[in-house]
Amino acid sequence: MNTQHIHIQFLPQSFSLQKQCTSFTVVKRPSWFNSCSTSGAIVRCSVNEIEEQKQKQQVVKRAYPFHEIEPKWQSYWENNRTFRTPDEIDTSKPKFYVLDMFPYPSGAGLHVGHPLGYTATDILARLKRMQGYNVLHPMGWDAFGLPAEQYAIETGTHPKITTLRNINRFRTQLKSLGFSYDWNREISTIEPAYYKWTQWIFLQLLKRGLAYQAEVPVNWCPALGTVLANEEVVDGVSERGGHPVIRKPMRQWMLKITEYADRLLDDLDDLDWPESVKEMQRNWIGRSEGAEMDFRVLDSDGQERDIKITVYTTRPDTIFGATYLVVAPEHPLLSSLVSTTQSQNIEEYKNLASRKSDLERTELQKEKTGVFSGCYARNPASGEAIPIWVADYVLGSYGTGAIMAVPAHDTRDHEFALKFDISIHSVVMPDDESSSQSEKAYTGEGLIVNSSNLISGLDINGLSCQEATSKVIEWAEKTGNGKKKVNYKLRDWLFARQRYWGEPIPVVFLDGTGETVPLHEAELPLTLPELDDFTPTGTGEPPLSKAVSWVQTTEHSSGKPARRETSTMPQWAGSCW
Ligand code: ANZ
Repeated sequence: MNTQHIHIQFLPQSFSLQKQCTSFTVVKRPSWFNSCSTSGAIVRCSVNEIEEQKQKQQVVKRAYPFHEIEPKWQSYWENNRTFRTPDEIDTSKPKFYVLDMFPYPSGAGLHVGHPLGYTATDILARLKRMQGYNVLHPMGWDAFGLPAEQYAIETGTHPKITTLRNINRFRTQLKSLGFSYDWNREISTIEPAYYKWTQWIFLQLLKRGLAYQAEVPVNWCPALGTVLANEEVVDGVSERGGHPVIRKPMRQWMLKITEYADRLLDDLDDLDWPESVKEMQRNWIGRSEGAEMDFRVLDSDGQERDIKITVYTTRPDTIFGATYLVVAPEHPLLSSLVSTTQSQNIEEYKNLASRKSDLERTELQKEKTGVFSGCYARNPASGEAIPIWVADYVLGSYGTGAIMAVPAHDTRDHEFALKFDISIHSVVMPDDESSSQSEKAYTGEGLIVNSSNLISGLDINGLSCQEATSKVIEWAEKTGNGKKKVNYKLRDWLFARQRYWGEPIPVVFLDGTGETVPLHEAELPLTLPELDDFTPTGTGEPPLSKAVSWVQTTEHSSGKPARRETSTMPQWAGSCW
C-alpha cells in the first residue's frame, strides 16, 4: 500500500482525523497529547484513502452548495426587508426585544467570539418571530475608541475615516453570516444623533449629583507628554517607546457608582446567575464594615495640634495595639505633617511611589518600604504618642488613605514594624496557646488583653473581638473620636479621557471663576470639532484644546465668556448607555 506522512492538526475530543482516514497509525505523538485540547501529530495514512476522502468532500459540497443558497436568500431578505420591524405594528401582538452587545469595529474584522453570541440571539429572534411576536433585533457599533485615534496619530488619517471603513467591513461580514438584523435600525455611537443621548444622560447624572469632578491619579508619561490608558502601560513604561510612566493627580470627571454599591449587592440575591459569578460580583463590590478613628497630631512639645488624621479600620477592637500610623504618600495632609529635617526624604519617597501601580504596592510578598514623617499623633484609646510614617503599602484611594497600624495582629504591619524597629503590643490573646508563641502576627479571634485606660475611659479587657469592636465604636461615637463606617472596594467610574475620539462632555467653565455650567439640553448634541492634528499637546491638556475656536465659547444663559471641557467620555459611555 502506498503510504505517506502527513501532519494534521486535530482535536482529540472529536477526533476529526478518524473522519479523514479510515485507518491510520500515529507514528509521532507528543507526550502532552492526551491532556491537550488542540494538538498536532504525524500520522501515516493511505494515499488511496486520502483520494477517497477528497471525493467524499466533493459530494458533501454538492449536498449543500452554500455559495448558491446563501447569497440567494440573503439578497432576498435584503430586497424584501424581511427582518424589518415596521414603524406601525400590530399592538395586539406581544413585543420582544433582542439586543446584542455592539461590536467595536476594529481593523481586524469580526472575531469568532462575535458570531458565537450573535448566533444564539439570532435563533431566539427567529423563534419569537415565528411565534408571532413583534421582534426588534437591531445592530450597532461601539465605534469610539483608542485604536482609531492611535492610528490617526501615526498616519494622520481621521479616526472617522478608519472607523467607517471598519464598520463597512463588519456589516458585510455580519450580513454574510445571514443574521436576521433589522439593518434599517443600525446605530453607531459616533453619530451626533446618537451621542446627543449619551450627552443627555450625562446631564441627568450631573443634575442628580451622580457626576462630579475630583483630583485622581492618572498614568502620565512625561516623555510622550500624554496621559495613557492602563493597557498602554506595560511594567511601568509606555507601550510605545518604553518611556517611564508616573501616577499624577489630574482633575477628572467621575460617576458615583458607589452610591449604588449596597443595592448592587442586595439585588444579586434575586438574580438567576451561577453562584460563582455572583460571588465574584460580591468580591468586586467588596463591602467592608469597620470604623473611622481620629488621631490628633502632636507638635514637637507633645501638645495636640489642630489637625487630626482619620484612619479606616476593620479592627477597632485592636486600637490599644496601634503603635504607629501610616499615611499614603499621596495623603493630602502629608505636607503639613513633615518636619523640615524629613522633607527631602519624603519628597524622594513620594517620587518613587508615584512610579508604582496600586497592585505592585499592595503585593503581600513585596518588601515593605517607608519613611518616618518626623511627627507623632496621640492614640485616643491608650493616650500614647505614636509615630506617623509614610509608606506605599497604604493606598491613597481606599478608605481614608491612612491606617492605624497594629503590628501584633496585622501581617503587613508586623513586617513593617520589624524592619523599622517599631514596638509591637499584643492585645488579642489567642484561644490556642501555641499561636501566642508565634513569631508572626496573630490575626485570628480571641480575648482582648492590655486594653484599658482610665483617662480615655475605655476598658475592653476580657471581651471577645466582636464585643470589643462594638464597644470601641460606641465609645468613639460618644467621645467624638470616630464613627462606624462602611467601605467598598468598588470605585467610582473615572469618566474622562484626555482623548480626541470620544463624546464631548457637555459642560463649560466660566472664565475667571472657573464655575462649571452644564449645557442646556437644547444645545445638544455638542458635536466633536474637526481636527487635523491628533498628536498630544505635550502639557497633558487633551488634544481638543487645539480646537481653539470650539473651546472658546459663551455660557448659554448669561452670555459670559467660557471654555468648553476638553476631555471626552470613555469608550464605554456610548455602548453601555
Ligand atoms: C487596623 C487593623 C488591625 C487592621 C488589624 C487590620 C487588622 P478591608 O477588609 O480591605 O477593608 N487599610 C485601611 N485602609 C487602607 C489603605 N488605604 N491601604 C491599605 N490598607 C488599608 O481592610 C481594612 C483594613 O486594611 C483596615 O483595618 C486597615 O488595617 C487596612 F489587626 O486597621 B486595619
